[in-house]
Amino acid sequence: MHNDPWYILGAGSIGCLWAASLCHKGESPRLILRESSYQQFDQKRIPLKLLTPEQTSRFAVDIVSPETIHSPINRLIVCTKAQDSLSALNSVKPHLADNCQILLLQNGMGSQQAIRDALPTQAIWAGSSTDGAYLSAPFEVRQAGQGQTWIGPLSSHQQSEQGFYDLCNNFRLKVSQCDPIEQKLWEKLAINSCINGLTALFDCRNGELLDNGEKQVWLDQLITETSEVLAALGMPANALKESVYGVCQITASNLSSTCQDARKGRATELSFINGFLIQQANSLGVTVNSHHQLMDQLNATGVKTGQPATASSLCI
Ligand code: KPL
Repeated sequence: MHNDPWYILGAGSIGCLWAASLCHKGESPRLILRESSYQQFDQKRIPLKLLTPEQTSRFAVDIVSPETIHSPINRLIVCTKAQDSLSALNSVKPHLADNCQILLLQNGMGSQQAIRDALPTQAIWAGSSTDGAYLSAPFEVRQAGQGQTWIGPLSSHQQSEQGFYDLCNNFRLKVSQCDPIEQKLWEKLAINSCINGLTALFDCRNGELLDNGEKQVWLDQLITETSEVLAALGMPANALKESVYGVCQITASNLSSTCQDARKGRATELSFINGFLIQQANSLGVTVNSHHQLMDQLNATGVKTGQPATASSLCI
């Protein structure tokens, strides 16, 4: 099992960051590309570049497509966008070993639970990460600073499995285990639900939300409502304002992932962030008018917020 190769689904910034980090650890991960992307490469071992403020590292990584996988997948990391993760996973489903360990690294919530429900016999883990990375070219990933990733099983029966413990040591990414993982997923979702959609609406950088004006009034309303949802779930809610303001300050010059998607006309992950929050608020009887208004205004301006997550995918 320990010698089985890691497979990584999705070659965006997070997929490339994890592939490079596994190479750095001495592993030989395989990047799974969509058939159409895979066909564009003559060489099936591609150069992968990782740039950090300190150094540039180069690795060679094997690429595969769902059609060209010939051995069972025992360890898989899913790095696609939330809205693509279930269909991406379905494309490799015939290759998953019976006891395949799957780590999901999507933003927001809802997609992980949908996958857990669709693959009840697999060991599904989820992760929540503050690593910031972007692709400056295909297979050329830039990592701004050292973030923190929390990983943990999504279902209790998985604890006896090998899990992803070997990622918690001697790994260039800072990975820690957290069980249950749901609270970490909620903590990040809560912050993203206040920042991401708003930066897309105002087409601004994270730090510009603290403008002592219209944007900050919106931000404070979103924080208040999100705190009420957290409190109704029995989670710590008092420090949310401090956390959100802190992220806006530390990432002041960043364009949020949602603002970047909106600028490029791509589908955003908002239905798994604010959409999920709104669904949960509805079932808890908490009013979240500002979140509704935000989603309505984003839809009206043509930002692709996605379909609301379905009720069946929302139960944790
Ligand atoms: O996670 C982020 C994102 O952009 O998705 C934040 C924390 C808002 C940083 O930009």
